[in-house]
Amino acid sequence: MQKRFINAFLASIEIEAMDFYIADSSYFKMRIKEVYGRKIEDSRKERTIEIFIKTETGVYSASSPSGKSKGRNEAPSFIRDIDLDMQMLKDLKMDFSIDCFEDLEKVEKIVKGKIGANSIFALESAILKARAFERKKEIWELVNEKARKLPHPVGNCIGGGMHTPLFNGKKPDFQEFLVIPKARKFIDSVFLMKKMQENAGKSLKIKRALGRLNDENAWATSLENEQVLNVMNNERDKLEAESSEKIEIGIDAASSSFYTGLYNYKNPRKCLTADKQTDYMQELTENYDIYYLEDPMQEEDFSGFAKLREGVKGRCLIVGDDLITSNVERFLKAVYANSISAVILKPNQCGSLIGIKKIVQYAKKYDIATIMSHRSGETNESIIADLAFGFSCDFIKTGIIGKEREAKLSRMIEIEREMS
Ligand code: 2PG
Ligand code: MG
Repeated sequence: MQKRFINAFLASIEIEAMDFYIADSSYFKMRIKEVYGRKIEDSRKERTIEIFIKTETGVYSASSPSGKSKGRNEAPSFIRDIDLDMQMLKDLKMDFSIDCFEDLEKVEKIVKGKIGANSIFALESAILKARAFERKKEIWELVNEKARKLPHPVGNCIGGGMHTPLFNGKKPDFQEFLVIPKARKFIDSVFLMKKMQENAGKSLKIKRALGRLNDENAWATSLENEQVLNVMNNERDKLEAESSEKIEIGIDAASSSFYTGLYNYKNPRKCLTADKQTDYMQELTENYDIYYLEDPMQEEDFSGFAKLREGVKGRCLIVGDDLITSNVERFLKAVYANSISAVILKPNQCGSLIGIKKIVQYAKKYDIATIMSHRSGETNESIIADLAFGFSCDFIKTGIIGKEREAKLSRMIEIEREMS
């Protein structure tokens, strides 16, 4: 009797934790009559795809961003190229009806192997938009109508690595120097992010080290990695004092981009083994009060990540982006190896919103923080804000300025307004 009770109790916990997606069959279901794509330019002036779907109620569209510092294990963006994906889309037979988020599984079964991850993400986004419109709901409500938590924004202030041009022949090796304000209201955090980037720019200018804006509209600079961390730290301290809000700083090292068997730094020059790299990263978190550290080790080094995670003793989030590539199996491998305490979610890395949902569910179960993220080449699409809110993500990484980045921030502010 007692055993039966315990089993029933455990089963009910499982359902409560996993079943936060709403399916309501009292509404008419949606049929897709036609699908087609067109090429558009992303913020980097590179080609990406916008997809249109036609249903009984109208035409709906969504576009996909594209990455540059891509993980080796990402799903291909297009099956061969955009043209072939566009051709394949026209021939798709969507011979089923769609009601709720889970029905995206039917879509994924049909498109798997026929179109790439960028196209799948744009297609699934267009379907969610259409369904939300027909049900008179917000997109995030299709993910979870009980969602209430706003994420904290993660913004790219100063850049280096693959996203950034040289300034006076130099740039930092780390790809992103990030600010993470934790104001009670999202809109206030956005204001603080903008202020931080403005102040960081002024500080770089005084040092005669201010370059142009890079791919993600972060400042290019000739400063060395640790000199940039000094600027970030000083500006953060000043802004924290001024605003009385908690403001954290972070790095996306994107370390696979300077790993060639050893970690090859250029600014300043040095060459580190994996062991020395973990020591160095840990030292940085301590010396510069770093709260967020993305891809500190190269994308196959699950044990190096784990060593670092143990070393920082919970003081700093160890974030997997290229390590995980939004892939459920790699995420579970990282959980098993204790490699990460936070995970980046980029729907076009895996080409499956169902896959993203699974990672979110496991992340909540294993107490791993979630970060819904933009790509370096972005469009005006804002759906990641709805996804971040619907999935109750802890953070949303979007960049700070530029219309493509601000589209996501504005949508999140709109959601915050609707909820208050
Ligand atoms: C990253 C992203 C976004 P990309 O590494 O986190 O900043 O870059 O889209 O080029 O992979
Ligand atoms: Mg990254």
